[in-house]
Amino acid sequence: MVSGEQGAKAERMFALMDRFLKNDPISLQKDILDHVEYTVARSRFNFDDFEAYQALSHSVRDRLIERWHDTQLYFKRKDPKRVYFLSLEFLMGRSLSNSVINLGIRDQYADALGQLGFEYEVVAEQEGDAALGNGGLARLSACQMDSLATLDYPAWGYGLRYQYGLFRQVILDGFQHEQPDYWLNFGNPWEIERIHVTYPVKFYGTVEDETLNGGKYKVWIPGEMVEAVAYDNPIPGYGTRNTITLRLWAAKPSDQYDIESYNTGDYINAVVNRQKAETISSVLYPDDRSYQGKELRLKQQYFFVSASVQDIIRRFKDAHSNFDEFPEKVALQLNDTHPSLAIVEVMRILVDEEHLDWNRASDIVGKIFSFTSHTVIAEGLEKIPVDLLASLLPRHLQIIYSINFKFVEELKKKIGLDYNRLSRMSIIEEGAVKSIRSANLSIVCSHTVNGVSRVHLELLKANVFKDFYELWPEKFQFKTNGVTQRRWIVVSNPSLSALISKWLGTEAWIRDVELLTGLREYAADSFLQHEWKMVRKVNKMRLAEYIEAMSGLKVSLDAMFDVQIKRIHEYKRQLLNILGIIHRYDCIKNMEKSDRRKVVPHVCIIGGKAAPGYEVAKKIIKLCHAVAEKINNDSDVGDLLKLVFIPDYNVSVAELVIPGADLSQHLSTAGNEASGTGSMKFLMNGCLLLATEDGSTVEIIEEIGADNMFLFGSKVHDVPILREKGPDLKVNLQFARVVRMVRDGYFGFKDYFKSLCDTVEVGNDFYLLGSDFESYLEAQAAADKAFVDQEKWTQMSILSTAGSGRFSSDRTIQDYAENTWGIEPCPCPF
Ligand code: B1N
Repeated sequence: MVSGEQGAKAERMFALMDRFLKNDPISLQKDILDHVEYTVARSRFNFDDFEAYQALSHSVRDRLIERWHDTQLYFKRKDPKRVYFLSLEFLMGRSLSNSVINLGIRDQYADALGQLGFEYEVVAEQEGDAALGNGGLARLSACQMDSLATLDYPAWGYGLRYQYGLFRQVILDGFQHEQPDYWLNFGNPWEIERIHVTYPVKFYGTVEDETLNGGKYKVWIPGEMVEAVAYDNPIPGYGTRNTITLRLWAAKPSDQYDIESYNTGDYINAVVNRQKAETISSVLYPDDRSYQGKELRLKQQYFFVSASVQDIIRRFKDAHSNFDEFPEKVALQLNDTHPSLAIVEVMRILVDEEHLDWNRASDIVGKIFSFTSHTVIAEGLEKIPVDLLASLLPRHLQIIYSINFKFVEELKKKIGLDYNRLSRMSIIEEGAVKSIRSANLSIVCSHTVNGVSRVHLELLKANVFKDFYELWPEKFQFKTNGVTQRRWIVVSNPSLSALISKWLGTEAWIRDVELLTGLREYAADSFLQHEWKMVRKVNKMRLAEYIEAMSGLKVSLDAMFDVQIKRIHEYKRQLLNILGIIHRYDCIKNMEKSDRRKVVPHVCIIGGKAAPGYEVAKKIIKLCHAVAEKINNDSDVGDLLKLVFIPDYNVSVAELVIPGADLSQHLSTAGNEASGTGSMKFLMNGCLLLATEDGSTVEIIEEIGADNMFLFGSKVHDVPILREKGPDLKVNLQFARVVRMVRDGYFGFKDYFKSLCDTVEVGNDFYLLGSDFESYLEAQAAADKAFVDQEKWTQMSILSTAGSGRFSSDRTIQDYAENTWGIEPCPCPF
């Protein structure tokens, strides 16, 4: 109820507000200059591109905040069921261009800047990437946030505000070196610090019994307390006022606790110790396939999960008093098992703090959680050593034991005393190191388990989650990953975007991407083909300029730009690509000079980071440089073949490289890539794919048609058989020859590359490079042949974009919303 005095105050404030910031050129210019002067504290007569970026982004931020406030207020009023997306990683990249496009004011800003003597593109380039994640999983989270906002879903993202993002890759003499990414150095206009939104997060200590009003409860007396502070990142939707929140938590020392330590007299040490709290959110772990059982990682996981769960329960309790309504208002999505302790934290709060009885709490938990797996191999599944958990989160360990006890008792009733199966399905793994199996915990306590592509789900059902699938077949579903066309076409490829809109006669595809299929009918139209080629050429030019600026290498625009960019992993087989390049080089060298005219020139581009401790991956990077050194300086070869390694691959590099690629390679050994999302971005940009039938590629084939792609290699079901056969395999002579060249030191560093060569020797070739080599070369040859016929190639390129609609994260998110979370759009009115 608003009192008379409050009402009058509100009236006065309302009158003072110039309601809604204006977007005409003069208002925008004034706004930018005001921020130059008052926010950046530079003279409005003298500021550089970076300062212009700072001022511009603050001006955009103001507009975001308006919409964000309105959306949050509206959600609060409507109180719809919300989804909370928990992820340890978000790879947001840059925010400026994405924001102005989603707000629909890019051109206005470009004009305003132009009037002030600045070029929009140059200013936008000043922004650094927010790289709070490793690769596909983290970028997927970012794309999904964009779709959640655009589709008006009442959603929150929750994660960790690392001070150091994914390391920067620096190449010295062809070797990868890691440098810290202290990304907050120059401030971050895209976040809003909420100093009053904080929660205490407890660690260590003991659990005691307490009797209260005749009930017996557990009380956790912590040994350490850390404060979680919220940083809100507004995420604007496209073509809607809705702007949702990505809330990232930073760790700060807690004031509630330490009083004792200050009384010991050692003030300096007490302060220094206190400051250590901040290490929890200091650095992102740079591995994306192996768990390590490290205490800091576990602390990070619990820290962000505990703060998020407390926040979610607080929001619920603001409007409701009966926890039976919780599942009607809350859906919690676990992005892989990294946030799986959220399950235990909800149980702990409901039982220990809200004093619900166990069965009621467990019933609620079973209705709110859903879990998406991104893993294919058993070795990739997270395990938490019991000893570690016992010391760090003693109460949580007890709760897990109780969950497991009840689960195993139920299970025995269903499957009898099959001890092998019982022990495989148990949440606790007995072994040399007794551990908690995070995946088992997540499956047992979630109502739905999703895979990230159809093949991935098949693999989960057949292998790592087989026992669970047999028990609860209805729990298992898949939602094929998707990427957002806003960032991956509109932001990164504005000229293609304009061309698409022109031919479709509408911009509606930016929200409704299935409309891209409308391009199919013009795929053979020579006018479209001509314009399409021009756009692609300009993008290639941009990429060529970047390559030259970075490496000094001049590349020919007539060559096929043949790209493989992604994390470096043995299973992703960058080595297969490099060996293929060596083969190509060898062929050119051994050819009659007159035959060289027939060779399709290639600019091979490879980029990606290797996890700092992953030796084989680092050797692959070095090999790429060693081969490039040889080829690029060989006058016999000239423009027929160039190899470039693009250092420090990240989201903004991808935005530049993808639109300029003719061909992109996705070479994972079948059965190893859960989905793969890079291919979808290339597809949207009209790049042709050379790929194995793995992960989401299988579904891409259905949309694009195998004729419009270059497929090769063993299929998912062949791989185990081939591995079994192993040493009996007939050695492919061409393969043996190129490996031998590396082994013999043709590219130098003979001793260093020896162990790398060993990984692909017969009998040791786990990722089957040898057995797939022949078919790989055939696919390469097919791509070359197609490239010669530019008309045909352009048609295939148009058809690739036209068929990419199914791979939008809009489709994925809508499917999750309807079939997993049970939420509905809640569009904020103007
Ligand atoms: O998730 C992507 C998929 O498209 C990729 O195929 C898959 O490899 C990737 C531990 C991971 N799986 N697991 C991770 C990331 C970070 C980490 O600390 C594991 N990333 C994937 C999106 O579904």
